Amino acid sequence: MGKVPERAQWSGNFGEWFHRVISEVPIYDIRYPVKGTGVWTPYGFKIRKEVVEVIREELLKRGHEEVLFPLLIPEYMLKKEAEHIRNFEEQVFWVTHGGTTPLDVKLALRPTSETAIYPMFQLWINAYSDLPVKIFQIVNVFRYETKATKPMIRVREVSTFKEAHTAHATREEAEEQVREGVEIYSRIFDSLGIPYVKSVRPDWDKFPGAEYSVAFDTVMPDGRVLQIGTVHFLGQGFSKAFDIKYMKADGNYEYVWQTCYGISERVIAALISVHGDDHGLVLPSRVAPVQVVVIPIVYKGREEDILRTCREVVGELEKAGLRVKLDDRKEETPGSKYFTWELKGAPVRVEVGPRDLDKGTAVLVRRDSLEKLTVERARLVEETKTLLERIDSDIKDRAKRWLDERVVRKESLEEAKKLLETQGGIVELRWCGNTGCGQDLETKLDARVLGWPYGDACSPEGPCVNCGSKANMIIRVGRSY
Ligand code: A5A
Ligand code: ZN
Repeated sequence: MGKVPERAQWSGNFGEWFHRVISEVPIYDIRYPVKGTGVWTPYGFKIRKEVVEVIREELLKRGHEEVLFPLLIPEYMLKKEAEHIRNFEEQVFWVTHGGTTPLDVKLALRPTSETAIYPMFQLWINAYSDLPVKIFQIVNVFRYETKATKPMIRVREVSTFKEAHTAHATREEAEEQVREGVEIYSRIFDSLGIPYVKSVRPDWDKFPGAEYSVAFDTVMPDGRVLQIGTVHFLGQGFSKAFDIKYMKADGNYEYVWQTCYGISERVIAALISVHGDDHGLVLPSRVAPVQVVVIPIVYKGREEDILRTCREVVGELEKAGLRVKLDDRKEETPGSKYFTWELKGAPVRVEVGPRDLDKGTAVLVRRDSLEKLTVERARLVEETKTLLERIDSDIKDRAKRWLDERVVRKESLEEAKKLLETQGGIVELRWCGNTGCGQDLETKLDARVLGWPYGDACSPEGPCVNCGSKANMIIRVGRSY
């Protein structure tokens, strides 16, 4: 299908670009006067809704059922699993009063819902036949983040938190569920065209209460790493703390084995960032609120004919199941409409002008490369659908290629540091596996150990790049959000 076209343009400072795009499209208004919160605008909400739908579909397809738990968690429940609360304690928002009356039991705003959900698992699960349980909810959670907050990326009210929670009879089944969770997330990111690497986080950075955590990381245009989703193997830590057990065939009881996995609006921040360019958003068609915008190129004396044709075009495209918008605003020039819809990231623009009427054609412009294509009016629907598919696959390939170039193997700390300081991204290094050495390496590189490759652990030849003892594995390192 030829080579993948480049971004129309990319320049300047990523942070400024991101702020400009989310506020000018607009997607997300950060002027709400509570730190770490934001407002989804109508257009932003539509993108969010499509992304949520992708997530929901993939989970439902794999036998997960949707539920809704309360936002408030009593203090004694939140504190049941020691490791969990030790790590979340500093991040919890508390409700302490009802009106002016102090509450007997303080209530936490959920920072995540293990401690809300698992007491109910304890009531629901009694027999082998009650297993497995696979549920999810899409809710807001609150975390009093102390690092600098960033719109959508690090917020204190996570407004789009999808969390799945599962319980199983055996360790093997739960580990199999981790693999399924990873596969589901891969499919979600694939359908959004977001490239990623999967790493098993080091012990010191796993989810509080988990045995191990698998994380999906992507690289943002400024070279910094963003964790866009995590799948955790919880073992029996929570089931023992919450007394969740089932009776086995021999009459003995066994604690269930658990997993959980989460994704947030960070995915939407990644979606915006990995595809966008100097003109604004570039959206994959699956989540674009407007997939095709039709713009009449009106010409004196032929206004009526052109508008009528445009309406016919809209009707045909809608009949084919596409989300279409006719931009027939009279007070705007075609040029200013192009500007608007490029900013908003509509994947395809259709232009119909007087020459098209005469020749029985229409012009298609693809948002990603801004290339123009003249097509026969009679084949417009077919050509548009083909073009949408091509754009989706091209922007996905382009983003993947960009990430691939930013996951680089290095042989020494000096080289790693130089790379992190110039292009950023992810560096792969030989490592001994020792926690002290890993943390020392983080300090020296001013970066985070992201973990080792999930599913393809390799034992490299040679010494650990930091301490010189025998290396046991390859680890990934990056400067992260
Ligand atoms: N219960 C498990 C699933 C959990 O809470 N895991 S987690 O803490 O890793 O969060 C899941 C995902 O939510 C993270 O991978 C990250 O992508 C996102 N996330 C976490 N804190 C966030 C914050 N303050 N703002 C935006 N996204 C956040
Ligand atoms: Zn070492």
